[in-house]
Amino acid sequence: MSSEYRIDLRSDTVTKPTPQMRQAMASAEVGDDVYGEDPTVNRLEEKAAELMGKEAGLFVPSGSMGNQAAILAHTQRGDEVICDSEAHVFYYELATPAVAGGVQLFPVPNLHSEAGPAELEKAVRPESYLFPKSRLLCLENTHNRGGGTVTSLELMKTLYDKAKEHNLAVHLDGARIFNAATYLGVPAAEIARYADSVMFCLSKGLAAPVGSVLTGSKEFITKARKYRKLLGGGMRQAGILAAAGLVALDTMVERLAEDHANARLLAEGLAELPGVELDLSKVQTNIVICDIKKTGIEPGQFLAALEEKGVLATSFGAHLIRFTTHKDVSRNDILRALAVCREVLA
Ligand code: TLP
Repeated sequence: MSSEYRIDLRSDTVTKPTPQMRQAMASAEVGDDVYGEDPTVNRLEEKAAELMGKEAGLFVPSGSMGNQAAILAHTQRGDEVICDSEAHVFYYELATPAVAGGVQLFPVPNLHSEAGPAELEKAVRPESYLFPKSRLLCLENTHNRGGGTVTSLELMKTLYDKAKEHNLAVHLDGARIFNAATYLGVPAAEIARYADSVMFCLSKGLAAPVGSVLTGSKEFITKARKYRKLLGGGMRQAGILAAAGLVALDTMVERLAEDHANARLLAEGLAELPGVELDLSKVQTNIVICDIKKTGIEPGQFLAALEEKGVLATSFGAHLIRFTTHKDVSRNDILRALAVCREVLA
């Protein structure tokens, strides 16, 4: 193996487009999407909506923009949005609801667990001149900081029904909804039915270079389209990107099971290393989070030592390290990465 060869497990966002994607991009039919005239974007939006069982779709440059356009479209200034305290919308999206919408997030612990419905119930504000208006529930499936864990259909339904009891809209950050659907063995629409709007990413496990799609009712997408423009996401001949997204949906969903098997192989190997702690029951999709505190090695040092030997992973706070599998790492790469982890910890 050349010393240049890197096994990049930092994220599934690092995937390179396939030759079929590049071909589709080169020959994509395009138009000005801000005028609604890009036929390839329109095709992608229709297809995405159909896959999620929704009326309409909106192509956006990133998952973050999809989530934030959704939050802005669901809320008004002074509203509150309930989400998990480890949710991407809260943890990694730069307080956009506050910055762009005058909207406050109310993060609650363990929203995607059995305790979730009770946490949601506690978080909903009573009608009062003292309180912000609880307007929206944001869910995340798979849950990234939870370890790529999948929220069951039963729990999705319970959370959705409870939100509706309180007249909340429900948005699903389904950045990795196809990983969740693969794990559950159901079409993605079965998960999406427990949300009014769903954002999913083309540029993670599905390997498209750029892009996500927000889906929902026609009325909601009309509103969200305006917020996409406000956030700077009105793209022009974006069919070049959408073309890769269409290929991603056609060719990359079925193979996600391979990434899940590789994550399991990696997790089982890591769990055997001295001082490495991880909960194998949480390794359900393509993400593996382990705690290296008991190895006595600092995370920064651990990551640097791995990198030196051609393996990249990422720090996930405290002593946590995240490894993410994807189409550009093979089973052999995983075995090699495990051997490197073993060497570094020896
Ligand atoms: N997540 C990235 C980082 O931002 C952490 C990653 O490497 O996993 N929702 C979820 C659940 C996500 O994991 C991400 C990206 C997003 C939204 C945002 O997508 P982008 O990066 O396209 O804005």
